[in-house]
Amino acid sequence: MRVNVVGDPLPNIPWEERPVGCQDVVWRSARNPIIPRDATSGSNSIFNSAVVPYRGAFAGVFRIDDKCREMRLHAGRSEDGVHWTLNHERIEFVTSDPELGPFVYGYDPRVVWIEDRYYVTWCNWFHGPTIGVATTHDFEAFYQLENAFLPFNRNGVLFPRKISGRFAMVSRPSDNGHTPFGDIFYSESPDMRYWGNHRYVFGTAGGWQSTKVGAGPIPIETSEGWLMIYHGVLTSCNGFVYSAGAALLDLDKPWKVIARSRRFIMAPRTLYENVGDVPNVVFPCAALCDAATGRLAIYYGGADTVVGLAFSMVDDLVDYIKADSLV
Ligand code: BMA
Repeated sequence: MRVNVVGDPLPNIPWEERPVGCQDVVWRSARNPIIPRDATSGSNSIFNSAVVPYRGAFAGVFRIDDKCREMRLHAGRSEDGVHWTLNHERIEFVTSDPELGPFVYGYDPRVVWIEDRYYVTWCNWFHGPTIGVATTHDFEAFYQLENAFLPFNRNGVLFPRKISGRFAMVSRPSDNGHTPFGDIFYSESPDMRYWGNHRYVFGTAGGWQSTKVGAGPIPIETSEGWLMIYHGVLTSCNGFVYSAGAALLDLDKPWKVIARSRRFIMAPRTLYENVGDVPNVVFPCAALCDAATGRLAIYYGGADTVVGLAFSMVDDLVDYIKADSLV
């Protein structure tokens, strides 16, 4: 490996070799979509979801839009990261402060282990969309903390360790609708309650990322900087098109961009990405990385309908970003 990854060896993450003849930096699982829209009896669609290693296997928080088209979060477990058992009941967040509730909607979760517990962030209704935060140890009880920010905000993604002694998060200030703009900002907190030291990371650029950008999976710490996969949106004559790109951020000052892909790493092009409740969407929310090999398993939503799995190698992704960087 040319690039060193900081993290645990995870030899059991899902993995498929790059298909013979494939030139792409990211390739899709032959088993896609790994979670169909009707994997639970109550679901209209299951997509933009987050998974983590858990007790030698895997656990996650899944976006399930139900048959009333309400946006809910459900916990799930898997032995192999491909076949999932999803709870039919939604997560009921525990909070001692009634003013944090009621739960109205939750979507686009991310999950990360920091120090001694798992943290979940998601787009949470609080008089509009903002960043909800909760903790869990067992993916059974989830304890809700203060929302990180005021509305309107989405795509709150925590870093997997403290930076300069503080929790760190990127987020994307937005509006109350489908947000025709959006840049990525960085914030820090001493206690996961009060957030400040806000810094600008990056905004839109050309083509596939010309309307808005937002962080995707939890950033991966490497010897080349934080590897951050993100989504970028283009406005076509037929609506938004969601693709994915990647950037390298400074390890100590993550608002400083070392390199950023001019080309997408993945754009909607299969039937389950081009056709669904919202066509032309790939929306990554999680990535498992085997630090020993640099293998990456990326979980993403397809067309706001199903969960897909894709693969890459950290070395290849870093080379790809640096070979044609915007900065
Ligand atoms: C965004 C979010 C995502 C969704 C995307 C495409 O604003 O709502 O959950 O995947 O739009 O519809």
